[in-house]
Amino acid sequence: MQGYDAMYIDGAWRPAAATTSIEVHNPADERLIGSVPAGGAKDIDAAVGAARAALPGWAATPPAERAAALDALRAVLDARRDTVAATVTAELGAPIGFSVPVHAGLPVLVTGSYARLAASHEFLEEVGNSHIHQVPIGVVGAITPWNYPLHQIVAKVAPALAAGCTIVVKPAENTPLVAQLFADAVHEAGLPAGVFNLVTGLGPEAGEALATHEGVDLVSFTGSSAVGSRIGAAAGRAIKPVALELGGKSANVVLPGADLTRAVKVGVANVMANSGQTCSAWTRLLVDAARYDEAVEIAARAVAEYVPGDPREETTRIGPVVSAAQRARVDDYLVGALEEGAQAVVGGPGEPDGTERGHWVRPTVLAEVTESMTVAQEEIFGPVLTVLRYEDTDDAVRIANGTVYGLAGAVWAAEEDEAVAFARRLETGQVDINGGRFNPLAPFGGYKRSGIGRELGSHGLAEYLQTQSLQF
Ligand code: TXE
Repeated sequence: MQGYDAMYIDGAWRPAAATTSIEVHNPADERLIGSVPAGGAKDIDAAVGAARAALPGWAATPPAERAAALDALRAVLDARRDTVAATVTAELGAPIGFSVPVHAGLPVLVTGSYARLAASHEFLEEVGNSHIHQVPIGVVGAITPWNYPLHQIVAKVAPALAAGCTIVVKPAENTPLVAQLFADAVHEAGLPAGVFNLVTGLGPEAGEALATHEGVDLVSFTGSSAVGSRIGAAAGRAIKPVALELGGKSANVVLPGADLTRAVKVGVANVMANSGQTCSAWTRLLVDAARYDEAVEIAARAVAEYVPGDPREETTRIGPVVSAAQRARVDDYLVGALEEGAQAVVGGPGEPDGTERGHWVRPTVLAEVTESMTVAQEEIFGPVLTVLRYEDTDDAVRIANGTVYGLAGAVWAAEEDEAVAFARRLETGQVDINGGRFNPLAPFGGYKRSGIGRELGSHGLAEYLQTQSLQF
């Protein structure tokens, strides 16, 4: 059994005010693997108090020293990759071959990038007769989801600390164990007490208390659009800035002349990763009518290779989804898609063979999907690829932009210039050109209902800063 029966507040593990706890189960076999306290308003109050008390000291710490502290944190996270990966595999169900490089590796990369940015960022700018100081926004309340449980925490904590803010994190109730490991890493890295605080708990209790706490200056939330909208409304009432990273329904557009096989195979890998529980996943494959059937065939063959298996095995390419609720949600979308006229060429509703326990869904390709179908509009958050056809380039742009979301996307073309010209017409926060490569310094965030604000790089840092200008 893993998990502290305590909250990390003011530099130490302290008894929770809350007396109830949250059980953590392994989604692959439903085994009980840990337990953490289900915090409430009192715990949040204590954590926000500690963050407030630590703020003046941390904000006044020279950026070079903040950078050194972040680099120490990076080193601890680097040394603990194996423990982090095993924990994420146990509580989320991600295959270990994905957990090691991504769930454990990405946070090391991002923490390192903010250590460098803290050191190099110009916190004072001279413009004409003005000195413009960039100052920390204050105490941050961060509410994070379970899909990339450590990355989502680090993508808020690292820029906040680089900026000179202090922070209280309320991690997702499904994946609190890796959040507790992170608190240990912060402790070992020697960050001053109160700069980082962790309160585990449920959304409507601990999450709501943090999102509406008077002592919080900025709420940064990643999760569902429904909760994001609620948090945004509360921030609006309190006239507080808010950063929201919400859902997506990203398009993977294969232009005529592009390498179809490569585009479809990379697209399938993108959607199957993490069992499809990725907000930026390219869940809509858009192919010109002439090559539609061929694309469906390639996708079907590629998805058939994702055989669900034990996430602890190195050879496993796809694990379960995170919870029974998530499994039911994905299944409902699949049933609905067939009713609306889509065809499951691989997978479909129901459980994969040989899975008695655990939250398993069948990796699925849905063909004959049209833009108005529910599965072409709403985020499924499971290993489900929809394939849509377009008539010409304008039609492809229209379909790609035809959802309420605008988080990510991909474009494939024979010539890079053609892909870039197409990408510039997309209403979406980031686009991968002919495959792309992850860049931890590139801003990540959405247009439209995918959210407000950006994470990563200097744009991510800016979310945690406000300005004061002095005129001479
Ligand atoms: O998210 P929730 P859920 C999407 C995805 C998924 C769906 C539901 O489509 O199927 O959301 O997932 C906290 N006040 N994404 O139900 O509830 C909660 O405790 C304050 C996309 O798990 O939004 C957790 O810490 N906080 C997404 C966090 O919000 C509240 C990642 C996210 O949980 C709260 C996850 C409240 N009233 C899901 N209610 C992405 N953008 O990557 C809940 N929370």
